[in-house]
Amino acid sequence: MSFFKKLKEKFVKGPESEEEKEDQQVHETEDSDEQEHSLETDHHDDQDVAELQGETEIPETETPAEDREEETVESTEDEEETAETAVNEEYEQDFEESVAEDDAEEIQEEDEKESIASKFKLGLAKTRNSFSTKINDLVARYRTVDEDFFEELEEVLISADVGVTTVMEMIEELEMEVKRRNVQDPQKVKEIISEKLVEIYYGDDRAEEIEGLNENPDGLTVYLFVGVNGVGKTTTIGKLAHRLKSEGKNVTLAAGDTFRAGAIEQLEEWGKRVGVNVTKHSEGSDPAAVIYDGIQSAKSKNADVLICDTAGRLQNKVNLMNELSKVKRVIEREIPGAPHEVLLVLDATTGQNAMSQAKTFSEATDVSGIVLSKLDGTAKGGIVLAIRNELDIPVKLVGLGEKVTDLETFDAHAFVYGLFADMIEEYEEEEELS
Ligand SMILES: Nc1nc2c(ncn2[C@@H]2O[C@H](COP(=O)(O)OP(=O)(O)O)[C@@H](O)[C@H]2O)c(=O)[nH]1
Ligand SMILES: [Mg+2]
Repeated sequence: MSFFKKLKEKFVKGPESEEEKEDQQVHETEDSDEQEHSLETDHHDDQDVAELQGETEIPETETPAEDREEETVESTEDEEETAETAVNEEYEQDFEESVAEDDAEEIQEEDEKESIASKFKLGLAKTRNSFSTKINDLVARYRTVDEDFFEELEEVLISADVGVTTVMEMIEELEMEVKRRNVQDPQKVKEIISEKLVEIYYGDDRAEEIEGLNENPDGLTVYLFVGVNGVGKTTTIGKLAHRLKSEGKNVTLAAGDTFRAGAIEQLEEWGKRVGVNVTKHSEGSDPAAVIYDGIQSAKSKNADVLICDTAGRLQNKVNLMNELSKVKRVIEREIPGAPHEVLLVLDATTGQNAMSQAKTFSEATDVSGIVLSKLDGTAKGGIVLAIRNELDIPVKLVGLGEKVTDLETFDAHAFVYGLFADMIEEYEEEEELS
């Protein structure tokens, strides 16, 4: 079966009624408004990048997170409420319509299918626009697939932050595949590119082995979040808490970033919003002590999951290492086998900087997975492949926006669907014509 067709079957809902189509259009308009809204906050990125390089420390009173919150806290809440009401209404409608349990299950499956697809599609809009424009332009300029074509393709991939080593591997495999299938038409190469991107992402691992979060089968699951300031740790913790809670889990948080001004309050705010308990000490106190208390509180409340926030001071690697290993020691001692994930949050908009942070943090602690935040804010989403391939750490979660629901489990197929959505739709039309 053609790979585009496979992706379509996996992610695109079956034939829709006119009513549903209209519905979807309304949602898409709302969504694009939100996107513009989040673009407005892009100017903070420069500041973030400076900090990430470890050269400057942002004055504590003017952290990007706080800034942004002051500007947009009300509108964000409004948007969320509207979005949530819309989602609820949709579900309620679905339930009314379903008669048998089987139907309900099927509807839910279809909804999930569509929601993953549309989230990746929306979150990767910037990357897709830039990437597919370049690919389409390239394909239009060549009559045959030759060496020059591959050379230009190489540049396109590198410009999407795919990473030189990965691009080289990719081009080599593409050349072989094109020869093997005797492909002459550049148009046909698009599909092979999408297929190879998925293959390269997984490498020798199976999807089940590297996707999804590890859990404690009997007892408290502990997730430790690490990463430099401003990458999105606290936001991701809030989103993840929301998701786990809506799966019926009893979630609790520990405010281990005692260093940055306002960090404790920010996590508390998320706790209130999501409706989960937060363990905190005062600013400047020992993070390991907060996390110790968090574990005791989680145990006493019979919680299923404890998520720990930490400060990301990169200025001094020895300090960072000491702090993280102390925190980890406490967790390991209290819960055998924990932490079940050490998640390094990286900001996708910082490109190669994210790669160097990943190297530093891997040296300081055993990172088990990456959370790539702000994928919606970059046109260079190829960084996912570079991270996975060049660091050999799986991307577990991706942040696709600032709303509480904008967190997805990374799925290489959905990612590639998000990148090629327009082409997959085009392909469908061509197929129908012939
Ligand atoms: N567009 C977008 N913004 C995000 C995402 N994740 C986090 N942010 C924003 O990044 C900024 C810093 O996040 P924060 O959680 O405070 O970072 P921390 O210092 O690592 O805890 C905030 O303004 C967040 O709203 C995302 O996936 N997409
Ligand atoms: Mg934080």
